[in-house]
Amino acid sequence: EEVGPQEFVLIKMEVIPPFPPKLRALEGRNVYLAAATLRPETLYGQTNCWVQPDGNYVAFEVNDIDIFILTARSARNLAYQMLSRVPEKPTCLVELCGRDLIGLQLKSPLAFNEIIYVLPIQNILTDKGTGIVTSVPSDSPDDFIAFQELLTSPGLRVMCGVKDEWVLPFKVIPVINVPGYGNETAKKVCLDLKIDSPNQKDKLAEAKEIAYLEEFHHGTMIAGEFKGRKVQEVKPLIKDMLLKTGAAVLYYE
Ligand code: A2H
Repeated sequence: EEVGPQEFVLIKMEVIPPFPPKLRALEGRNVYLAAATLRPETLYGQTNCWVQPDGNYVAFEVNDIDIFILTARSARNLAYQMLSRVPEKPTCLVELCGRDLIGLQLKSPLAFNEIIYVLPIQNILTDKGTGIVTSVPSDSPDDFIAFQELLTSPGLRVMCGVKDEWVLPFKVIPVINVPGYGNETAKKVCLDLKIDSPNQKDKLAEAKEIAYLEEFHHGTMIAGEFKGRKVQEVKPLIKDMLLKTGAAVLYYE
């Protein structure tokens, strides 16, 4: 299926101080969770960030100031893509586990929510992208189902160590309209396919495909500076804007 390297947009989700004990050594630096996305045009609707609670992460030096938190594998790839303090050598200051990141406050590019929280989900793979995923429940079926499950299950929140205030104040934010699907395509596709749990992997893969194609070919922006324009047309413009303002970098694997 793969015909060449996959290009991701890595967005810099800034960790808001004060840092918890595990991140104390990073004080004074600009620390970001680096999330890999294929859908930069959806970023207005971010409600949270996902990490794999049992996954291993590193605090990697991009340069003298900036630190990216991501998997060791993706840190190594970045170092070979000329994005490391020491060329071709990933220098890492702290080793972390997903659980250390849960509950961190982030300020993320383009997000209408000024602050979003890091939440755990088992479905995040540590061998793809950076192991950090930004969550846009309006447009991603995976994000919608996972977010909905945390929102509606107090027991699950307790079990995962997730505080109510990290989830309950957040609502799905419409970003893209698709004729026949409305303003929350992910929700509509999940309803159509009768998906109500993150464990329905095959159906979620199908939902992801449908939502992606529908939005790319028939979607119109209903939020942000490109409101009223076609998704297909603004996708490269939003990507360029993120790269030019330094809010994102490109990442290949
Ligand atoms: B996408 P593909 Cl709104 N584990 O970003 C699980 N999922 C991961 C991941 C990992 N380690 N790394 C990246 N991803 C997600 C936005 C989005 C995404 C929307 C809609 C669809 C969508 C917000 N989440 O993805 O297997 C990231 O989520 C479906 C196309 O290469 C990334 O883009 O397709 C996408 O999966 C890349 O996975």
